[in-house]
Formats: sequence, C-alpha cells, structure tokens
Amino acid sequence: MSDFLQGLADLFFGISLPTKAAENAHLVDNLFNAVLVISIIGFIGLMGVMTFFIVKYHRTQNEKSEYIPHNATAETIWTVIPMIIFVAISVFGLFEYFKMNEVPKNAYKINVTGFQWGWTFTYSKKEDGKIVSFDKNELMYLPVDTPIVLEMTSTDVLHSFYVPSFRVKRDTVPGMNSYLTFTPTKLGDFNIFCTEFCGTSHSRMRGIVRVVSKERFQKWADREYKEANITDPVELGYRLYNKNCASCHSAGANKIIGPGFQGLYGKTREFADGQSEVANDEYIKNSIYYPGRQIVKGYENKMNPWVGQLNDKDVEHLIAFIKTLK
Ligand code: HEC
Ligand SMILES: [Cu+2]
Repeated sequence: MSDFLQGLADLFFGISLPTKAAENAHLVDNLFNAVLVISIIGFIGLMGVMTFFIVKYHRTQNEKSEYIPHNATAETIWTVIPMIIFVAISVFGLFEYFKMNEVPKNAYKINVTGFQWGWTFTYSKKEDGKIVSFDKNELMYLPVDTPIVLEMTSTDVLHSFYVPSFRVKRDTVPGMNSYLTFTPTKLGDFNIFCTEFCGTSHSRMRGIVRVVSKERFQKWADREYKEANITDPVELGYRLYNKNCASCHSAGANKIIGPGFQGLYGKTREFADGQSEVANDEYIKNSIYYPGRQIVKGYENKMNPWVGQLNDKDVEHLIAFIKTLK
C-alpha cells in the first residue's frame, strides 16, 4: 500500500523518498504518506467547495446575501473532523516514535562523536577483562540485519546525526549522551548528514554508512581491532619507518639519500668532522631528533629534525626495528 502511494507521489509530485534500508523505516513513510494523502484530499475538498460557492453565490445571481450569524452544525463538523484527524496523526506518530526508540537487548553498540566538522565512530569490545577499541572517521561499517544502538555525543556544538535511508535522526549534544537505534536491512552505502546548522562547514559534515554481511563485518572488525592494538615494538617501529624514513633509508645496506640501516646498530660511525661514535640507543635517538649535530661521513645534512614530531616511545620502537636489521 505504502509503495503504491509512494509511486503515486513520485508520479504526480516528483517526491522521491530515499531507498528504505532499515526495519522501521516504513513506519515513517506510512505516516508521511498518510499526511500527504490527507493533505491532498483536504486541498481538493477546500478548493472544490470554494469554487462551488464562487459560482453559486455570484453577485449576478443574488445581489443581497442572507444574514446568517452562525451555524452550529457546520461549525461542529469543521472543528470535530479535523480534530479527530490531527489527534489520530499525533497518536499514530507517538506510537511509532515509541516503537522506533525501543532498544533491543542484544543491540550492537557504537559510540558516535560529532565535531566541527565530521563524525568519529568508536567500536569497542571486552577482551580478557580489558576494553579494546578503535576509531573510524566518516565511514561507519555495520552488519546487516543486526540491531544497532548508537551512543552519541558532541565535542563542540549541537550536531544532528541523520541517515535518510534509515529514517532516523537525532541531535548530538555536548556533555550529554543521546541514543539512536535501528536495524539495517539492505546492503550498500548510505549517506549520513548533519541536520543541525553547526558552522561554516556544516554542509560538508557528511559520512557514509556501509552495510555489509555479518561475516564481512566480523572480519573487518577483527582486522581493525588488531591493527589499532598492536603492541609489538618491532612491528610499530617498522610502521613508523615505512611511513617516515623509507624514502631516504633502505632497510638493507645500500645508500639512498641517507645510509642504509642494515648492520647500523653497534657499528662505529665516522662523521664529517673526523670524530666517531658507536651507534647505540643514545646515538640513534640523537640522530633522529637532531640529525644536523653529527653528519655521517660521505653524506649531506639532508635529514629534517624529528624532535617534536616523534616522541620517545616512537624512537624506542624505531630503535627496536633497526636492531633487527643485522
Ligand atoms: C630526507 C631524507 C631523510 C629522511 C626522511 C630521514 N633521514 Fe635519517 N638521515 C638522512 C641523511 C642524509 C643522513 C646522513 C646525514 C646525517 O647524519 O644527518 C641521515 C642519518 C640518519 C641516522 C644516522 C645514520 C648512520 O648511519 O649513522 C639515523 C639513525 C637516521 N638518519 C634515522 C632516521 C629515521 C629513524 C628517520 C625516520 C623517522 C629518518 N632518519 C628520516 C636523511 C633522511
Ligand atoms: Cu554538524
């Protein structure tokens, strides 16, 4: 029925609601369509009666109108009927509202944080009594056919989390948690909008909900948890190296712009000024923080100081990685 009405609405008014992709989305559409149909009937009825009166009581046919101070029957009818309609709409709406806000017991929880201007989604779980988590910006993965509850807040001003295809929308408020629940039923990407004017880049505060199969979601989440919670210093060092240093330092012995790292640890280094030093933790740390102080013989002073950009933990990880390059 509602699809039929939707079809009619599309046909006559070009009103196209976005794809429905959540369990309770039809409740909102039903209400929307009911209000639309009532409005159309009301509009046609009103205009019809008006046109009829214009013709029937035209001045040419009846110069002087009858004096009617009021008509209790007509007034009662036009008060009671609209009242019943409006109360019915609000009661209908209220029950749907309650229904859409029931959070299922087994709902999968994700924390949402709105900020100027974007969204952060935090996934967390308990593992060996500890809470492990990871953050994602803009892209929210969800398992299909699984009840979801979002625990939402904001770091700065009011925002409003809105997924048109799920027919859900709720404000995110600084210093307070608000909740939103739904069950995605369709695979695919759906838009997230902020619907609270929140500053100059409000219109660009968007995101994507990506609904995937339960298996794919599990794989994705496992990988993200692992990725975000690596504790092995060598692995962390390797990542830092790959990101920041590999363009100038090879992991082998060959020269790129800087010397290769292979065999560096424990070797005696000779500098352009004729001095020398054994490459221990302290030396490597200083080479990273203040590369200009000692220039390795045969090289130019081309490395930028990393002091302030990498911290002592990062440097420890880098050293742990360099030590493995024997
Ligand atoms: C723009 C290229 C460049 C980048 C990027 C760079 N370096 Fe260097 N690095 C050099 C050059 C050139 C030297 C040799 C001159 C000197 O000692 O300053 C050097 C020297 C070093 C030395 C001393 C090496 C030796 O053989 O005694 C260490 C240790 C080092 N870099 C670590 C790092 C680390 C760790 C990173 C990444 C966080 C990094 N570098 C990023 C160019 C680079
Ligand atoms: Cu916003």
